[in-house]
Order: sequence, then structure tokens, then C-alpha cells
Amino acid sequence: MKKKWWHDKVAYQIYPKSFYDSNGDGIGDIQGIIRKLDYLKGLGVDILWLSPIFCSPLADQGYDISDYYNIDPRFGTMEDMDELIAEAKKRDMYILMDLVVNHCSDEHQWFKEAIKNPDGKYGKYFYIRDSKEGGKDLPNWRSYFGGSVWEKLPGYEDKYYLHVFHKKQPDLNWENTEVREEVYKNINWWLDKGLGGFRIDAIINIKKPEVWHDYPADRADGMCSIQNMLAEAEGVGVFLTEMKDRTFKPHDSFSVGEVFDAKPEEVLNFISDDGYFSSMFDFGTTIIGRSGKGWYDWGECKPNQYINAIYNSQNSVQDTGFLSNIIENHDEPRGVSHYLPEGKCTDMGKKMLAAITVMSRGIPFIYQGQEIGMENMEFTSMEQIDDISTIDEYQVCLDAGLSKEAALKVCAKFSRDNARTPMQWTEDIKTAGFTTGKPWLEVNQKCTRINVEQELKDDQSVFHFYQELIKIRKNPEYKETFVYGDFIPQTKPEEEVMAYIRKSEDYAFLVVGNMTDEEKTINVSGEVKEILLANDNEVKIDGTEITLKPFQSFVARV
Ligand code: TEU
Ligand code: CA
Repeated sequence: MKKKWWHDKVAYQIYPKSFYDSNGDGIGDIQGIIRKLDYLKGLGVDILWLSPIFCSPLADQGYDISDYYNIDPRFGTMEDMDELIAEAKKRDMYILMDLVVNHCSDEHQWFKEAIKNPDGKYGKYFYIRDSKEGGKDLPNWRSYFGGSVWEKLPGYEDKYYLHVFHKKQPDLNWENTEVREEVYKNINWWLDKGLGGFRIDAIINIKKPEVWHDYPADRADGMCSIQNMLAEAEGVGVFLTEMKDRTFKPHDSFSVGEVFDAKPEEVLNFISDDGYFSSMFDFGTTIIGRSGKGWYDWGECKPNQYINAIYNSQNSVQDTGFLSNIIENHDEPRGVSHYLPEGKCTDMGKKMLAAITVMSRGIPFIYQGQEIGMENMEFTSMEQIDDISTIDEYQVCLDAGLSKEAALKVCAKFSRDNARTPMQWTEDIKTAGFTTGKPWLEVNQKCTRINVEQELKDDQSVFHFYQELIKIRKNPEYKETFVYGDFIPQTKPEEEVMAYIRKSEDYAFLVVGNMTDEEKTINVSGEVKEILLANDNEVKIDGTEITLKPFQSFVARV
């Protein structure tokens, strides 16, 4: 593999609205991020991905962009952004922005022009279709956030536009060269400003099939999952190659794709040496237990499934590419609440998940608050929830016959707002130290026990464990092995212990994590020479046989 500047980096995702508020309006902002750069540097991260901060009506929290060239005043100004890029650079850090180009906002100038003249230049930027039957003669696709993908074009009785996400997110027509040129121009404009690169949103959706038609309905609403349509779309790689050649490649910038539902035979094209992107997220664990019916039908993720998913994805890219490894992001519940057994969300378990993720092959992406072990919120009312996806899923629960209480329980478990409550800086129960004003989204009461201030003082904290893991990864002696070394599984998923060796010519490291609350014994192919970090130092080793306490985890030289 060709070595690249991003291979040995550790990344961190910031959800700006909830990270840190510098001016007391209850909304996180760019100046807030600047104030916390030293904290992030101290943790050991190099790359910061900012969820969208462009001008937006915030219907989907910024994933609905109305101006790709400006910063939403709620987050700051272009001067703030330039300052952030410069301050990051001073600290050898890189900023990634979020490229949301499957769709824009219905408040973008392009869409406004399209409404004025659907047959003109800007009408062709979108997918606008005529319907004489109130939309019933258009494909029966269900949008990701519920309801039909078709919405009446404002002011017309017989024209509809396509939105695979929310109706305030009209899909851009990527078949139109002018649209693609606009996108490339914008990416280059930002890269020229000194960005490190982009995270690329929902990218598989940009390619639609040549022929559009109905699919068998999969719910009582008569519609079908959008995945049917995506499965028939061929050739997304043509667009992605063009985009890379015109933008990321000449800038030598980092790009990480949010790739769901890629065709298996295509996956390697995404991240091989000359792939469409530098990296893509490994969502192998996040999709476990999901069902097409809705959240109410989603199951648990068991240890064997978790381990199996990681082994598979690590194995599939071994010498061909770099995945970006996550436990959670802004679309997921908190990983520690989701993957640790109910009632077992302890520091031991949190550190175990940290170790097995951060030391895998690929680029670790830590989501804000993950480094202090932030947990799901105990939502007691839908009033506390803002996210459009959760509001839709609540309705899906009710339609499926669940009681309001049961529906709330399902939503509390899976809501994206679990990840979006304000970052917990202090124990202050009203603000968590996130703002001096009223937080835009209620603070998780667990901030009294889980917050940055306390964890910085406690050398046994989850924060310090993450910091140590990153230090080991970056140790100049070991770096080559942790970055480029092989990933060799040591257990079978059924053993419910994740154990792997990272190996190069110079070193071999063993990483183990017992994913259960029972004692477990495993056999590995190397003898432990030195424990580098453990979440419980009392490690029972007999030659190559290792006995682990519940959730015990360590990193060792073997
Ligand atoms: O996500 C794309 C996507 O497919 C997920 O939203 C998924 O459908 C969802 O997590 C299920 O709960 C990206 C962004 O990450 C997300 O925040 C945006 O809402 C979405 O695109 C639209 O831009
Ligand atoms: Ca603010």
C-alpha cells in the first residue's frame, strides 16, 4: 500500500451544535470548538470531523444545506472558520467538513429557482416528475425518514420532487453535469482554504437506476424500502472517480465515505490505493439486529455477532485499504449503552470497547463524549426529543400497535438524540458546563457522574484510558505495527472474547477484550512479554492460556 499522511492519524467527530457554546445562546459554535482544541490535542486526536455548520434551516440538523459557501450564523462566521483552521494547523491538527451533496435544502437558491421554473436550468438540478394522479403513479418508495419520497412541488398541482430523506432535503440530480461541476467547485473552494478533507454523507444514494418502478410493498403503507431502488442502481463509481480526480486527489486531501449498502463486489474500489475515498466507515457492528420494519423490530447485538462483524470487516480490507473504525456517531445511540449488556455499562466495559476498537487496523474515529464514556439519555417523554428520524420511528411504533409507553421505550433506546445531547464538561445538572444559557437540547442527567472535569482529575478514568491507548498507538517504536501491521484473530466469535494480534516484522501486539460479564479462558498464539495497558492489572496468564475477568481487556507485547 502507498503510505498516506492520514494512515497514522486518530480522528474525532464533533457535533458542533452540542459540543461547546461560547456565547450563551444554548447552541454550540465554532468559537466553542476553538476553545476546546487543547483538550482534544491532549486526548491525542489529529483529525476533527465537524458535522455540518453551513447555512441551513436545520430541519435535519444541518444535513439540509441552503448555502454551501457560508457558515450558519448560529455556528459563527467565516472568520471563525478560518480561525479554527489556522488554530488547528498550529497544533498539527486537520479539519474535515461534512459533504452533503445527495441533496440540498429546499431553501437553497437552486431549489427556489426550480420552483419558479421547473423546466428551466435549475429544474434539471433536481428530480421533478409530473403526476396526474396525486403522486400515486410515481414509484412507491418510502423515504428514510418515513412517508413517500415524493412531495408536491410548491405551487403546482401535478408536479412532484424526489427526496429520499426528509421533504426539506430534495435530491440533487447527479446525472446533470452542471450539478456535478457545482459540487466539485465547492469542494475545491473549501480545500483551497486549508481543510484537511471531507466526510462524505449518504453517498450511495447519489446514483439512481436507469428505470424507475414500484417494488412490492413491505409495510401496510403500501410503500417499499429505498434499498430496493439502490440495489438496482449501477455505476456510482463513475461519479465517485470523477469527484476524486477533480477534487481530493489533486489536493492530497483525506476523504471518508459514509457508505451503506455498497455492492459487495464494489467495496474494494472504494478504499483501495486508488479508491474513490481515502477511507470509509465500518458500519459492520451498527447494522446488527436491524430490521426493515422499524426500530420496534430491532434486536440486540450479541458479543459473538459484534466480534464476527469486526473480524469480517478487518479481514476484508487487510492489505487493500483503511477502514475508519467507530463505536458510535451522531446517528447512533451511545455505543456503551448499545453494545454492553443491560445494567453492565461500567468503566470496565467502556474501556474494553475502547481498546478493541482503537487498536484495530484502520483509522479510529472517536465521537464526542465517547472518550468520557457518555451513555444513553433516560428519555421519559417524546417532548425531550428533537430528531426527525426518532419522531418518525415513534409513529411507526404506534402504527404497528405499540402503546405510547412501549413506543417511547423503543425510541429512547435507538434515538439519534442519545448522541446529540450536549457534551458533558462539568457536573452542572442544568447545563453540563456546555453553555451559560439554556441548552438547545436537554442535558443528560448522568453528567453528575460522567463529565470531563472529573475525568481529567482521575487517572483511572475512561478519558485517561483512551489517552493511553492513543499514546501506545502513536509510540514511534510501535506505530508502524499498529498502523500497517496485520490483524490476526485469535478467537472464534462464539468464545465471546475479542482477541487479535497486530503484527509486523518488528513487533507483535495482542489486544483482548472479554465482551461478557463472565470469566472466560482463551488460547492465543503468542506469549505475553509485557502488558502495556489493562483495564484491570490482575491478568491471569499461563503460557498462551489467558483467563479474563468479566469485561477485562488489555494490550500486550507478545
Ligand atoms: O445518514 C445517512 C443515513 O443513511 C442514516 O441517516 C440512517 O438512515 C439513519 O441513521 C437511520 O437512523 C446521513 C447523516 O449521517 C444523517 O445524520 C443525515 O440525517 C442523513 O445522512 C441525511 O443527510
Ligand atoms: Ca453559541
